[in-house]
Amino acid sequence: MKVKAAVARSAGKPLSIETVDLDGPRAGEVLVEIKATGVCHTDAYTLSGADPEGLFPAILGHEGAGIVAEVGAGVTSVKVGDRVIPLYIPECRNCEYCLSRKTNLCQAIRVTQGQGVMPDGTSRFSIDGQKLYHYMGTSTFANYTVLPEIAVAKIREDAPFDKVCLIGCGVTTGIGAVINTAKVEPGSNVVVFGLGGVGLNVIQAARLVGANMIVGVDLNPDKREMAEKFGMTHFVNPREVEGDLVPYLVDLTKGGADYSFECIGNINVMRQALECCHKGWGVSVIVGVAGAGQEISTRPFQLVTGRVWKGTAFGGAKGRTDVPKIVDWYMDGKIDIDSLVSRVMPIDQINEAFDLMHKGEVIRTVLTF
Ligand code: NAD
Ligand code: DAO
Ligand code: ZN
Repeated sequence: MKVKAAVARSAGKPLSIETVDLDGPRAGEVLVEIKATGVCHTDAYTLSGADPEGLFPAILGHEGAGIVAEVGAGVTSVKVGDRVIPLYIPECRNCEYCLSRKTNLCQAIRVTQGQGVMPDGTSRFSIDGQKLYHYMGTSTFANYTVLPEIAVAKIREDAPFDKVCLIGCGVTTGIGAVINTAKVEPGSNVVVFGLGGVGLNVIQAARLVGANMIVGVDLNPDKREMAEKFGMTHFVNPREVEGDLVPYLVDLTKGGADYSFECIGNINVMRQALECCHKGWGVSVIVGVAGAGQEISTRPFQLVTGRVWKGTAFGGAKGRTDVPKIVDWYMDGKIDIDSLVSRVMPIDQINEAFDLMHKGEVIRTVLTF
């Protein structure tokens, strides 16, 4: 079939809206009509050429929502008409990783996903006979995409696409970092570095679990108002702190954070996030994705004296199991997603959406088809 897509022809170039060919779903696959997709920094990172694993030409996008339009042979967990959220971390429920119950990093299709192809080693997208690569196993910058059955979460029928698409990445990552990875307890003092789409979700989950202090740290003072709306109790702009930020935060939290979250992708901030944690028990979670080849450092004594350094991918969420629950939380009014959607625009304006993100003027732009 012919589909409309934003094609990343090569690194560093704007995306071009084109009509591309999409083959139908094969065994174990589903065709999904994408109704809405968020634009996230990871798409921009790959498009920039800085991602060493980036493949071109490709169809990017990983924060989408849509409707199942066709199913391949043997598909049993979803049917035509079901609303779904594509998953860049699948959940096969059968691999060593899924069965371990210790991780959400299902490895069932990891190799081919990284190679930009479907599990059978081929691409469903092409243009004038030339192969286009899939991206993160999702390729949501197209009005139709093909996904493995294990990489779609079935969600309720009344969920609005232009909001719940953000559950495909930023929302689940922030909320899951608090609930699944850190397991923040009521009464905890929490410090969140970076108040973008991910950090705001860390904040709202910290509020949800009954945290005491929720300290937000951001260089951009314009982020304060929204973060307070999500539950931040104290704002710190590092530029306004006299002296070192770490002792300032330790003092503010009366001994250090019980939990800290780095939601920027800056290795120097990752160190600050660890070192502002409470001696003896503070846990710091790395959520931000640093540039290729970068390394973190601290004095080992920070860990010897009880601080714990962890990381999280997609908030530790098992997509097919946890994503429908987060959709329910949104529909029940437990979490706010509406405020995260700064702009909604048609896919044709995708390059404008990237510009807005780079300027830091939006939390998320949602594109519709
Ligand atoms: P964002 O750009 O919207 O937010 C980042 C915020 O950090 C901005 O408000 C910015 O002003 C602030 N900031 C930048 N440098 C700072 C500094 N030195 N000190 C304090 N604040 C600073 O980004 P986002 O969409 O919220 O994503 C945050 C990070 O999370 C990115 O690195 C993204 O790639 C990553 N991410 C990780 C996962 C995962 O599964 N681990 C999933 C999604 C996103
Ligand atoms: O299993 O080896 C693996 C990799 C799984 C993907 C992890 C992605 C984490 C960060 C994604 C950035 C935001 C979209
Ligand atoms: Zn698995």
